[in-house]
Amino acid sequence: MKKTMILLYLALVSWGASAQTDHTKMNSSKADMPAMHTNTPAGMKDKPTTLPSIKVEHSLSVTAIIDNYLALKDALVEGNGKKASSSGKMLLDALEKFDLSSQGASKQLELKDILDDAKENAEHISENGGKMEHQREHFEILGSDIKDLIIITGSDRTLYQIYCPMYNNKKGGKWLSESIEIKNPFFGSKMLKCGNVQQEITVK
Ligand SMILES: [Cu+2]
Repeated sequence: MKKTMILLYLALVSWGASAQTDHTKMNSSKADMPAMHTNTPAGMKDKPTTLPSIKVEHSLSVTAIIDNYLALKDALVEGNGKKASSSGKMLLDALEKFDLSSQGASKQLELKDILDDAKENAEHISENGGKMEHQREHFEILGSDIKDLIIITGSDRTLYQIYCPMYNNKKGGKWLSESIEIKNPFFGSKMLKCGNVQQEITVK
């Protein structure tokens, strides 16, 4: 019992200490926001050396899906809701054309779930050209769908998962990019450089 109390006390003390650290960080980030959130300063093209990496099979089956996802991302970086809407529509078409039967039988059920979710998100994006914040909400979920998809199907190119800690009232949000250069699709020019590269998805 006594031991439990001591452990509990230690846990509380260390929790207090880390909460304190976070608080300090938050204050300083307010004073110097752009710099704090730039992990790849302009001109620095080197990858972080400790970047976690996953390897997927090589596959051309998702080329159109990735192309249109990236076009959608770029439209949101630009802050162009209309362009995002048309990219969303093209992404929806690409998702609908994906040939499930080309994939192994054991993968089809899971793939269907992922594709259905991705289609729903792409559809909302295509239908909400005038509501970019709504498009961005669906785009955030879409990033997970596309990542789940290529882990199963494979990819035709290297992609990077980038994380923005500021998105959604600091709950954070992720997207996929063909480059480690940070161009934030959740904030566009408001916070273009906010984000850090979390993971590399490379082709075997
Ligand atoms: Cu919606």
